[in-house]
Amino acid sequence: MKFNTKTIHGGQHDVDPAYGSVMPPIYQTTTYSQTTPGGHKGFEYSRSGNPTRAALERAFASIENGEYGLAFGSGLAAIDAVLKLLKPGDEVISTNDLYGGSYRLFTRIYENFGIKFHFIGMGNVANIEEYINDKTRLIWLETPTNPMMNIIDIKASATIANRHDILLAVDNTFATPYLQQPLDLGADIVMHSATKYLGGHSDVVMGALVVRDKKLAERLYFIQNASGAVCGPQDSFLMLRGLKTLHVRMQRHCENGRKIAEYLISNPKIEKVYWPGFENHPNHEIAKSQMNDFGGMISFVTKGNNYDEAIRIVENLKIFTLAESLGGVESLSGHPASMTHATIPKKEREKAGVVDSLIRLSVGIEDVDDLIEDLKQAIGS
Ligand code: P1T
Repeated sequence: MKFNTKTIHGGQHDVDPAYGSVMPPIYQTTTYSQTTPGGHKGFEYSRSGNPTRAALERAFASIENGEYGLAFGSGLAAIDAVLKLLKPGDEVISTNDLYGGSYRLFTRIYENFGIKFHFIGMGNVANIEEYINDKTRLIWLETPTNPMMNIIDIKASATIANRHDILLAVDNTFATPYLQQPLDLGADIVMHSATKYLGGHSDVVMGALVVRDKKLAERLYFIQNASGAVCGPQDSFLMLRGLKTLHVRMQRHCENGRKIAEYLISNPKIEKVYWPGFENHPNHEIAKSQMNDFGGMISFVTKGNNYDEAIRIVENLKIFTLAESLGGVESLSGHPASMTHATIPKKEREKAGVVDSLIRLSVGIEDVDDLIEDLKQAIGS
């Protein structure tokens, strides 16, 4: 199956042997009857497995070209499960530009358990090599990064990870498998905040992992069940429903994103626009080679780097709702320094470019002319 067919049918064979319903039923049950201990039809208890969640997990695996999918109660719960593969003394090399909540999980929870993190710029992946030692177990990267839209070369990172026998995990939240498929590029684990583009309607908080290796999948399933951060059947159903339009939504997100990036760069009040589709983006060539298009996430700074002006702009936007999150059909704006990335110390976040005037846009699928008019009236040009 090609991608646009997989979003609708991937992993969805025989979802309802009872009545042949086209959508998988919502199995709103905690448990399953057994004829004798162990005598059941494949499901015992809904933390360990639920048929609606299982249909979703197969769909996740399908769209990421993987073998095994796992669904969690949030994106952070999915990342948490990956980190539980580690033990005290292990080291992780992570990009220094990443979602603030991932940074908080790494530094405020896992550093306390004796895991060491190196946060480094990965625009040039050769930097990774310097930080590898015999304790390095995991390379964690986002690409495009949140919120600076940096691009990291997944294939080159995978070559390094393989050479040293280190796991490579890619947070594919911003790109989605419509744009980029990290497992095909050599990553071991793909992670999603499915809350975003995969769900697509800002109504479900969920996380996903997809892998190819059976042993790795078994270790992650063990953690999923043992730690228990699973999602419920209603949310699994909503996610399956959202996934079916991922490809058409992404196509429009990309079209609108391009027009808005071009409008912003032409506005004399704007200092810089971060969007990987620009030829002068530092890793534009890598973006072109590993992504099918450039997505609907854009960040920008106004001239003069004025905090108050940035706040005024996000307050004045009318169609773009000022809100945390991204990836839904509706356009959102955000002020990373005070919202999504406030948990990263100012010095650290400014090193990565998250300055006070940075504004992040999640470009939705409304009429792009209305979106540009909205930006014009808020920015004032
Ligand atoms: O919110 P949750 O589903 O737990 O996912 C966390 C997460 C992980 N990775 C990336 C790249 C993310 O963007 C997020 C969540 N991000 C936001 C809420 C945000 O507004 O950036």
